[in-house]
Amino acid sequence: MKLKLNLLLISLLTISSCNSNLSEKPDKPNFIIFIADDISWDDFGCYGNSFVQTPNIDKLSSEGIMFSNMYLTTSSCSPSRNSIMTGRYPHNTGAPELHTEPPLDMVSLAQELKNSGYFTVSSGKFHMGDYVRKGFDLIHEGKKITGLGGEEKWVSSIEERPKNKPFFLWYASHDAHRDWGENDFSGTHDIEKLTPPEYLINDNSTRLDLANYYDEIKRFDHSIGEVIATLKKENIYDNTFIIVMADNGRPFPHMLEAPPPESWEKPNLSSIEWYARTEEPAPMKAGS
Ligand SMILES: [Ca+2]
Repeated sequence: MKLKLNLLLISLLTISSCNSNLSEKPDKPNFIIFIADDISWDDFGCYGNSFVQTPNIDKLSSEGIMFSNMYLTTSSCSPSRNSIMTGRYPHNTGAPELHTEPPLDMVSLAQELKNSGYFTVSSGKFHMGDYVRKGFDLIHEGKKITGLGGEEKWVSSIEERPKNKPFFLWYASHDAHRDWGENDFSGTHDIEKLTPPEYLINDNSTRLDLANYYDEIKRFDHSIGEVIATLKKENIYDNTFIIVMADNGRPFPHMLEAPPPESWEKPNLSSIEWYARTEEPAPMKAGS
């Protein structure tokens, strides 16, 4: 994950620095990071889960690049998010524990992009630290404003953006964090057709718990689909990097901060990321 983040940060900063004299031109690539809350990599259709319904993410992955060997620095919410935002391991952000914050002078990806002329937005769950606030032109936070899933301002932020700037959107969903809430997709996963992972008890309460979890993942996927439709409508889809990932794994026994033994050899059990870029040839074969 660290290597991956470094590559991402280096790529973004290189693009920014190479074009520093073009900061007001909108032909610089846009970036959107969709970061889910507590979703494991194998809870998406494109990674082989035949039960969950994630058609928009699956389509993105089929057109872009799917990573099968990337890692988070830690399976814990705010330390993971701060790692992503700074490119540092948790022990080097000053905030290695849950609900701690890096120092106010910590450099963030958002700040670097803002300095390079990007319009920067954080919309949804925040949970990083005040150091990153100055890196965003606009912050939507709190469920009264962003909705139960944190996704209500995602489309309008694109529609109402300054058109003369490229943008960086940190779209952080509350899905699929516990407690499960009623949403437009509640009950759309049939518990009778669900088989829990082998390290969970296969009974009705576990299957119902998983189904509710999948309903929230479906809302996350639906919201991504709405953003993609907006990008296409605004004719900026081809100039936008889209990254889909999660901060840590599913909130079930043996997961999250306590991954099951089989994941020790495959720690990407708690991570997911891919990006789609359609303007230039991808560095890897699409769908790989
Ligand atoms: Ca989390």
